[in-house]
Amino acid sequence: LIGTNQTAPDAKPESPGPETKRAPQRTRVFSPAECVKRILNGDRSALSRAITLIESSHPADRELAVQIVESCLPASGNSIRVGITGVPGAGKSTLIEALGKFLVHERDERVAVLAIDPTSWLSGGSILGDKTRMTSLSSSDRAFIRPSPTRGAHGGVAQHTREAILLCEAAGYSNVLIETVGVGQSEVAVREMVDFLLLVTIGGAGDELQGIKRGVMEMADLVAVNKADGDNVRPAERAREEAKHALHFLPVSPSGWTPRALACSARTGLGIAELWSQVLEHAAMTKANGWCKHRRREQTQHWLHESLELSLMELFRADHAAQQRLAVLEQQVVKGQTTVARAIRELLELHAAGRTP
Ligand SMILES: Nc1nc2c(ncn2[C@@H]2O[C@H](COP(=O)(O)OP(=O)(O)OP(=O)(O)O)[C@@H](O)[C@H]2O)c(=O)[nH]1
Ligand SMILES: [Mg+2]
Repeated sequence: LIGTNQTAPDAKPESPGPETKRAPQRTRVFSPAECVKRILNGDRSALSRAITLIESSHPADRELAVQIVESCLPASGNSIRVGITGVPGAGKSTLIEALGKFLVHERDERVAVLAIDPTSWLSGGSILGDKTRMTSLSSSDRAFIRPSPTRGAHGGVAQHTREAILLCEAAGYSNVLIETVGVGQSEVAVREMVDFLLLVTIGGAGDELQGIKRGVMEMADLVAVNKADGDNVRPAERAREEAKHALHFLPVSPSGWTPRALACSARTGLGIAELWSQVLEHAAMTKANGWCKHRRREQTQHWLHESLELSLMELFRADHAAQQRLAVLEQQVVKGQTTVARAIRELLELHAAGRTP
């Protein structure tokens, strides 16, 4: 039963809805079927709890999570999935809050905010959790905000986010925004699970300084030069011109979409409506030309393969005999006493033999 072993550390980011006030979350206990029913009814505390199960490393929790995600699958897929990346401090969280408020208040829509934090499981940090609670957005009952998994979540953090997206969609969130810090592989991870990638930059700092690599520019559907306010309006405009110029020289995207650049301010709201209209234009175009469907299929296929690799590694790591032998073979390989190929063959044979009844 869900709730028995939860300490509900996830309860904070969501605003306390009327239900949460009636009964404290951690005392409520319900079955996976009940949880699914609640999620489909848009119950944020059930959604939050299901995501906690997804992130859990406990096999019993994982099993419940599998059942819940499976049952929610038919109701998923109906959202615009947007990834937001950029260097630390570019204003991603602030921009997400501004966008979220725009969606909730101006467009009367529902928005879920998730995060992939490649560093959280190393540092114990949490990009959405610690720095900003998105206080203003989280007070809306049409918004669901989930910080990145905290320390202790098992490997494959991106896999949790994929499952969380499906659950948010089943809960009726028609827009899913995913924040990731633009370091290393995280943009690639987020690109593999969204329809639209927004790169947030700032003016006045060269691309080199911002660590923007050509590869990231190539992945972006839109470059938003943020903080275009106060003294920064001109530098932001210049940076927008530069980004536009750089985008112009990139190869044409197979989606048919031409990436664009705009200046915006998460603080004043400048460019927020325009930014979203670009997302909508992209969504309409890629729906009409079949790209969105094609891309999502590719992404799901990729997800399957990635998960398979992770699962195989987990099995291998849990194999005591193979691990012990690995330690020995490692030394032999290092000393040049055996080859990597021979060591691998032996390890795989040992692992396979251990799994044969
Ligand atoms: N002037 C101005 N400041 C902004 C704007 N957007 C964000 N900021 C400020 O920039 C700082 C960083 O903003 P965050 O939203 O936390 O940036 P982030 O990209 O999410 O940062 P990380 O999560 O650490 O990667 C904060 O002090 C914000 O108040 C903006 O449009 N204008
Ligand atoms: Mg942030």
